[in-house]
Order: sequence, then structure tokens, then C-alpha cells
Amino acid sequence: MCAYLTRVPIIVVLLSLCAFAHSDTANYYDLIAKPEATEQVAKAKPGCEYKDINLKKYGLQPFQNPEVISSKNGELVTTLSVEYANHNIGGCDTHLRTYNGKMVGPTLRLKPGDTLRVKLQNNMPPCDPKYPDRCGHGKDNVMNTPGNFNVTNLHTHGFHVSPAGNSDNVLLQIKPGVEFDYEIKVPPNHPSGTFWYHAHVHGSTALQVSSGMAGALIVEGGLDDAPRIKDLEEKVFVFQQVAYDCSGVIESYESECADGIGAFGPGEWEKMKRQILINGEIAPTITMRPGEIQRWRFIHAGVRETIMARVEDTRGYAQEKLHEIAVDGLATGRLDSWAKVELQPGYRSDVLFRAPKKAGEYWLMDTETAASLSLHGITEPAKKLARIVVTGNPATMDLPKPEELAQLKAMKDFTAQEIAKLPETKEPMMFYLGDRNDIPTTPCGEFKKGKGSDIIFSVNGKPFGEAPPRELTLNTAEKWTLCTRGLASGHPFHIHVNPFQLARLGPDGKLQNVWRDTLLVRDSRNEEIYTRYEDYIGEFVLHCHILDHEDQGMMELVKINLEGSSNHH
Ligand SMILES: [Cu+2]
Repeated sequence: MCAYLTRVPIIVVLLSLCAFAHSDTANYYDLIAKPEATEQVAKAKPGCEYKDINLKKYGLQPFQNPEVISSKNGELVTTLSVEYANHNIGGCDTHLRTYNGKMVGPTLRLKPGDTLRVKLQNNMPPCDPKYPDRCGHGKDNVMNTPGNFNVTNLHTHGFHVSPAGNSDNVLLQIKPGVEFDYEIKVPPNHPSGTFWYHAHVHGSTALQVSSGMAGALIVEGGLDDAPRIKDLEEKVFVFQQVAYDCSGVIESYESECADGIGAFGPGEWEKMKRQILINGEIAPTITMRPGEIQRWRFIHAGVRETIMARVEDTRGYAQEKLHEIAVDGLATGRLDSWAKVELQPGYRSDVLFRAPKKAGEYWLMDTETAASLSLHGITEPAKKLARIVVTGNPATMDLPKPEELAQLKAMKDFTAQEIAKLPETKEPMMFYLGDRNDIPTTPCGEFKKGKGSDIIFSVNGKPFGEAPPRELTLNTAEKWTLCTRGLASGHPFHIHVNPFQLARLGPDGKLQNVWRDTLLVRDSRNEEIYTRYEDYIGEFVLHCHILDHEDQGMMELVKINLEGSSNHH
């Protein structure tokens, strides 16, 4: 259907519909006409067909952490080159946008108080009016149309740093042939933990991140120095959902492949049968001694689906739990022992894992997510993420003690009394995907589906660029209500610069406080979060971390003003 649409004038609405055109079960499918049966079908490049990947042949190699670049004398100085590279993934010769030609960006490690100096070189092919989606939003250059595919920038996801100038400024656009020096000052009191970086130009975020343009960003200290953690073998897992199409490329939202599979629509990732990669590798093999404990830093750098991480034996029975010590990089001060760790796009989780006592083969699985709980309303079948081989002499190792972790908690919680007194932010944050005529009359109000098909991706009914910035005041704290309304069942909320506190259900079924920078907001439940605006003024964004939703408008500009200079009180 989308290939067919390219023969008629392209308008935003049609592009939006393309993103949904191939789902059988999504609840918004009935808005969309069925594709013509006679559609032209492009032939897959050999090895790039949409079929299961042979793990024995293309995976199971020893687990490898990404290359590490560490700060020295208070500075981390490095270059990230954005360039095409050829890699064979599961038998398919791909040609994808990368950092430094690698399938995963280097891990950047620094300390609180350090300065991150990244020279970002855009070595993509030059802008060319013949390809209007490479340096602009398509032929008519309409905002919130996917585009800017060869334009880039750098976002330090989860960092509490300045969003202005040449710091974590995602409003910058680095064009092909341009290089730019980022200088990101990590404050001396910055929490230690697992963060990540990725490209974030409006229009191309999904396309670039889903090509593998992401890497781990680690602030050292804190948990790293704790007894019973500091000597553990550490692994970084950058989970990637690289959605290369039947030609081994990601160049368009309008696939030329069989049945249109390969664009960013719900269900298409499942139909592509691509593997979730870890640091660019297919199902790597982790070798551990019986009883050995390792520290794993999970980063969901994918854009397509939920990962429910669990360790199983080869018959599918759950094994040792994953003991979570940090959420979105921030030490919780606890050991939360989960049967499954939930990772939505943008989430991080630091876990301790103790290998089973019995030698043998185990698997880190992404267990099935039911349609009712999945991001796109479609069942996500179980997937193998990594093989764990337990072998050798047993190790006797202890998990950290509660008091050792408690003193390392990264953030100071709001007390119940403080929460009771917190003012509500100006208006709730409602993710709305649906017809322009069906927007609830008040944010987070009731949604009634009409018959229209003027689909928008929005915050509070305003696609990005249609609303003035949400203005906030430095050194204040507020309570926010987050909700999802419209045709999709949930969107992961991410806000730059300042993390937020919320109460979640812990593994014991009781509410517990946690600080995050990314949170899935389901339409079945409004979320309440608490946040302080500290240290930094300037403009930045909040958005849905299903990045193709962001690129199509599900993003809002946020502006933090100095005290006394805001205009909304
Ligand atoms: Cu979304």
C-alpha cells in the first residue's frame, strides 16, 4: 500500500497512515483501507529475506563488550563519525548508518565533574534536492514528516546536563559534511550510572537509532565501588532492534519490499523476523562459573518492542532471578529481585545475575509479551537474546547487603508531605495518537473514536511545533499527570535533563519509589510523577520513545526559565 501511495502526491496524512498500513490486529487498523492485492513486490536481496535467522550459523559468538573510551585528567575527548558501513547481519549484507563504522557506538566512561568532548563528524553523503528526505522533511518539507535522514546530532540520554549551546542540545542539526564539537560538562554531583547516547534530529531519530547509532555512556563511581559489586565481571548490553529491510538497508518509511514490510509500522518488526542484537551481535554466548555473580548493564536502545528479560533453562523454565540495583542508571538503594525485568525503549536496568549452580546451557530470553500489554497491540513472541554457558569450578559469591546499597541511593526522594504540597504543572502531559477531530476536550479527558482518518501524533493534541514551549521555572518542583489517549495502548514518556520520581509495584507487589527518565504510560492508567527543575535553564524536549512516533510529532518543547522571568504565573 505504501509503495502504491508514492505514486500519488505525498501529504503528511498518507505518510502517517503508512506507518500503520500493515497491521492485522492493531485496534486502529480499521481506519485504513486494505492494500491492493496486485501491489508490486520487490525481490529480497539473498540473505535478507524475512525469515528466521540460524543462530548456530550467525550467532553464539563469545559475548563482547563494546569498545571502551575512558576520560583522562577530567576530559573524555573523542570523535564520532556518522558514516555508512557494510556489515553482515545474520547472512544479510547490510548497508547502514553507523557511528565510526561499527554496529554499536563505543562505550564512553567518565566521572562526575568530567567534560565530555565529542567531535561529531557527519560523513553522510551530501544534501541533494533529488532526495528531499535526506536533509529536510520530504518534498514539501512538512514538519513531523519523517526526514532529515542524513542530518544528525547527539543526545546524552538520562544525563543531568545543560540542554543549551554545544551541550546536550537536540535542537541542533549537523548537516552532511559538517563537524561539530560538543562540550558536555557533567556536574561534580552527577549520579553515577548507566546512561546512553544516540542521534536525536527530529524526523530521523528512529531511522538512525534503529540503524544502530547508539552507545553506552557510563558515569563511574557509586555502585562501582561497593563491596561485593566492585570486583564483579561487568557486561554492557546495548539491545538493538535493527530493522534492516529486504535489501539490507533502512532508507525510508515507505518500504519497497514484499507486502510493504520494513517500514516503521506496528507488527512489521515481528514480520521481519530480525534478531534483537546485543552490541551488534546475534545471540552472543556468555560464559560463567556455577554460582558466579556478574553485573549486567541493560540498555534498551531499540525502538520497536518491549523486552521482558528473564533467564531460562533450555526447556523454558525460569532460573535465577535478576537482582536490580539501578533503574535508568540511578541506584535505587535496594536489591529488587525480579523474575523478569521490563525494558521499554529507552529504559536501563543494572542487574546482578548469579549463574545457576548446575553447569549447562541457559538462555537470556525476551519472554512473550501479550498483545494487550505490547507497545503496538500485537503479541510479541518470545525471543532468544543471549546464550549463557555455565561451566568450570563453582564460585562462592555473595550479593551485596541491604545496608551497603541503601547508602548508595542516587536520588533524594520526595517525602509524602512534600508530595502533598507539590503544585501540578500547568497542564497534564497527554500522548495523543488519533484523528485531529477526536482529541479529548481536556488533556487526559475522555477519548471517543470517530470515523476520521486525519491521524496526528501529538502531545496534548498538538504535533511538535504547533504549541509554544511548556514553560517551567528553575529551582521549583512539580507534580505531573501523564496519560495516553487515542488509538495506541501506550507510549514511553521520556524527558531530557531532569529525572522524575514515581511509585511503581516492586517485586514484592508493594509500591516502591523509583527515579526514571523514561516511563511507559499505558492508556489504562494515568501516571503521577514528581520532579525538580535544577541547575539548568534552556529549551529541550519531552517525547514518546517509540522514536518513529517522536519523528512524526509526538514531542513537546520544554523551556526552563530563571526564577522571576517566566511568563505563565
Ligand atoms: Cu508513541
